[in-house]
Amino acid sequence: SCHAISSCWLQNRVGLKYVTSFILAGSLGQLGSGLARLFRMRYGKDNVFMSDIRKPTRDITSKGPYIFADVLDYKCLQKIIVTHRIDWIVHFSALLSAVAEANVALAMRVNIEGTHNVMELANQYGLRVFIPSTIGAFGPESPRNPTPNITIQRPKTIYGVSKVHTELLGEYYNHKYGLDFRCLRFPGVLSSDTHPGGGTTDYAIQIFHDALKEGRYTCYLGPNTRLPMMHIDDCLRSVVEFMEREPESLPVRTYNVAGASFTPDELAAEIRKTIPHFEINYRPDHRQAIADSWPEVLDDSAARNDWSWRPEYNTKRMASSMLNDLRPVYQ
Ligand code: AKB
Repeated sequence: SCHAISSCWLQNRVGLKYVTSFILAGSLGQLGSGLARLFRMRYGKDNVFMSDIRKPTRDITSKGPYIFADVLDYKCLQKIIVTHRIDWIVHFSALLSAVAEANVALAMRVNIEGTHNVMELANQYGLRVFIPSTIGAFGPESPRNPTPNITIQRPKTIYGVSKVHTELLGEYYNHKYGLDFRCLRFPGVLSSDTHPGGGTTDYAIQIFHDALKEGRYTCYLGPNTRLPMMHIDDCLRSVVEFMEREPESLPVRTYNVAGASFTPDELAAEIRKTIPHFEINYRPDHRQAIADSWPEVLDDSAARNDWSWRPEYNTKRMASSMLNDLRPVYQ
């Protein structure tokens, strides 16, 4: 059998039989289309199935297979896995922190029931599984600066509760059945070509759009709210590097990964280096309480030690990259 993804990929290239195929569930969110692009370059475009419950734009469908997959529909997922001989499932479908608080019942279905279906089918059909977790899986009782890989996790949002459940369930299946479950706890992710849907860290993206469009931004978090963030390129690279590791080389299955931490005030100062007249106002809302219960700085030393994780973007580079990418949109 074929273990590392990279060796499967090499085997494909030299024409051997074994092909690794991936399904990315919930791939029309912030992370999915970027990961699909990266995967298709590495593992072949026909081996990477994007999926979601929404109708995609034509540019997405033209670059490789796209199928309907509802993670709440066990049979639908089962059929896809069997028909397309899926080996790996990347499960992105989830309601993010702020939106989930406004719709707890739906969040429990998508974030918890959806994960049950994925986990059970993966186990039944011998798939490997990647599911992202989040800084939201920590809570006010966790050490906040820095937050270690293994520590107290008592989140106060349904999003956080569902992600702790995912982490523990995946580790349980790994321990009990040998399921190859892998999980990274991401901070807020900064992307210029995709939008997050209803998170607490979204301000760090919107601020760039408003800075370029209006020269001003009203922030729903206070000036000194420090949160861990990372650039999408680092985030997607962390997924690939982590998934390509031999399973035996991973002593734990859930890792913190981080880029850099900043406050809205510090990010505004960074933006002013390029847009000197940029103004920021503060009008904290319900998301402030969520942010106040999350880590300020994520300790990713376990990922650095165990699989050589290194971020490439600090705050300055994240800001300049966002401004450069978005400037043409507003010119
Ligand atoms: C959110 O703010 O909900 C997400 C996250 C940090 O998981 N971006």
